[in-house]
Amino acid sequence: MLISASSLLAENCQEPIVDNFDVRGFKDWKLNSSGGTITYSEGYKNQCVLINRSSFGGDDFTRIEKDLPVEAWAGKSIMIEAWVKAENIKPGKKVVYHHSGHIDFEVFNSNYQPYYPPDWGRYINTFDWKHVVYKWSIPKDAVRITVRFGLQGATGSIYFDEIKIYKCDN
Ligand SMILES: [Ca+2]
Repeated sequence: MLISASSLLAENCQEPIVDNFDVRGFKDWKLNSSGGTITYSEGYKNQCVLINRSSFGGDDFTRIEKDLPVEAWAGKSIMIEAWVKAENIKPGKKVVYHHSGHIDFEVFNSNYQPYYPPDWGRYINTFDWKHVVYKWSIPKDAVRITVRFGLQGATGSIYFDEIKIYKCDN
């Protein structure tokens, strides 16, 4: 669910994993791309990550990903806070199939069935920096948990900065 920043303090969450792309850059991320580019740009604060695609075929994607340790995160909630900016993002087919800029996670369960949050962050068209916060439950039987920020099945540019990933007990 998309929640307001003012409710953050009321959440039962631990100190977040923080990435502002100013010091560590992409070092802690997996760059997962079928075409497109992942570079630095002027951020909301100092530098940020810029993901761009000028073409796509089907579900082609360009994104940064981070795997979370399953033992610590399965059955918990994840809260993701970030600043996002978009330029001229044009979805390919259906936005509901991740054809847009996106913030989401991919979880595989013990049967290796993928699970995605139903209200993942979808970004199209052009907008200036905006603050977003999502909170989602992670299934107890997760065997792989990956958070993802990028473009899939779409062209355009998306910027991410000041990413915070919280583990919460509810
Ligand atoms: Ca920054």
